[in-house]
Amino acid sequence: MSGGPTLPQVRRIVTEIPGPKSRVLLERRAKAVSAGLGTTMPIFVSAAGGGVILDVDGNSIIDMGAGIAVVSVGNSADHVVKNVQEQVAAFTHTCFMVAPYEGYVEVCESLNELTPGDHAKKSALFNSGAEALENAVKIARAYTKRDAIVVFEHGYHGRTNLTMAMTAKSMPYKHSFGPFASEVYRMPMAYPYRWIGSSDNCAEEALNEVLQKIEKEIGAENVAAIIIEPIQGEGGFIVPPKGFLPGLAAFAKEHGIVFVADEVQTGFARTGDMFACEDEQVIPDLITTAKGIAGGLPLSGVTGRAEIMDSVHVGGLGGTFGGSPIACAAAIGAIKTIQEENLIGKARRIGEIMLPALTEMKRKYPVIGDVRGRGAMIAIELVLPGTKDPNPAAVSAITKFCQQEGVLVLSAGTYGNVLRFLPPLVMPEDLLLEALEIIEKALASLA
Ligand code: PLZ
Repeated sequence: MSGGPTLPQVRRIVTEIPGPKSRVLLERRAKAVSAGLGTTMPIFVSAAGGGVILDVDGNSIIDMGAGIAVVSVGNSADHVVKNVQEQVAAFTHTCFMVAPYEGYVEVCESLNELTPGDHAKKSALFNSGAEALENAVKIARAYTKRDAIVVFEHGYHGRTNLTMAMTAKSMPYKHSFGPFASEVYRMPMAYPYRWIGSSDNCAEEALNEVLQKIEKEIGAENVAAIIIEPIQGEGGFIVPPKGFLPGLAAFAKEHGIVFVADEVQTGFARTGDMFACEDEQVIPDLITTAKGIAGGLPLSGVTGRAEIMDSVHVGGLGGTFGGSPIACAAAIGAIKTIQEENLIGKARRIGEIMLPALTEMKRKYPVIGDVRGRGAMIAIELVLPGTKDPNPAAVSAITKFCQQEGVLVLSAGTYGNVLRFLPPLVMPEDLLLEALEIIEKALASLA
């Protein structure tokens, strides 16, 4: 079965979900695969492309998750497929540290060019988002010769030991997996919907609190890096109010702290800018990327000021597979697709469609406490009507309803009460509208 952009762009449910073939595979899975891995949607995939996922039973499902913000260019996008096929046929692996190849250099050149700021930049490539974050910490520590790392409540940075320490939420990411790495300090997050006091003062009050805590509890002179997602992803698409990120960046600059934007989820056109920190003209010292960079192949990067990136001793960075030639070929194809198909514009358009539609639903359905996000990174936070008490049960009910109707949606949030939408940026508009209709039906079904 071949997928890609030519796969029929329709929602079509031909069996119950999961269908009989998926059920057989689910049984095999249960016997063979560790129970430690969860499943959002109980289907098995046979092909995907554009805005749909086809399952082994012939159901065609609207994909509002893009593999957690990865296939922004769509599954099996033409340039990605062509570049990967050519690369696989030429050579599959030499290890960049052993015998280098052009694709790696070309991806670094693109990252240096596309990331915010016109200062001299350099990059290094890895396999996963977590690995990029680990390396950003290594680089910031080597450069500053300091230990402390500042992260934020509701933040998510990965599942390795150091990044578990940096990730806020215990269950399921950290529970029973400690002890965790030291010298990681978590600061309050500017979360307007849940700010104690007026959300109008959230940016200023949160910033004051964070800066005071850094000064008093860590000492600014001991901090190697402040690391933050410009819009928090797994934490529930928390958009910091204007001024918070620039304030942190200015404080970092003043105290010789490396300011790191974790753009693993927000990067590569997702929020309607190439990188989310462009929204407030914040120029990070380092930026971590992954997910949307390579059209579905595993690749991540750290990009930043040349003097910081070069402060590590020769041989201090690397890994067997980091910047695999196949993943680099895919990234070159994905970046070309983002530019040729104006996916920044498409992400903005997705936001322009979704935000008003969901805001209108908020008016009708008091279970929606907040609608937020930017571009194609949009979420609703669900509460018990009339309160701000988290309502994770409503998220489960809506997710199940949508699945039965052939729409894949993802949850998020520290309290598990956020429904998030991360469609491929190539999602056809009629499918997006159809997904919104199903979401509204699901909300109506709760009443
Ligand atoms: N930083 C901002 O969003 C990954 C995690 C899914 P990896 N988010 C999806 C899950 O449950 O494991 C993420 C992120 C931000 C870092 C990461 C980590 O990226 O490629 O999953 O390691």
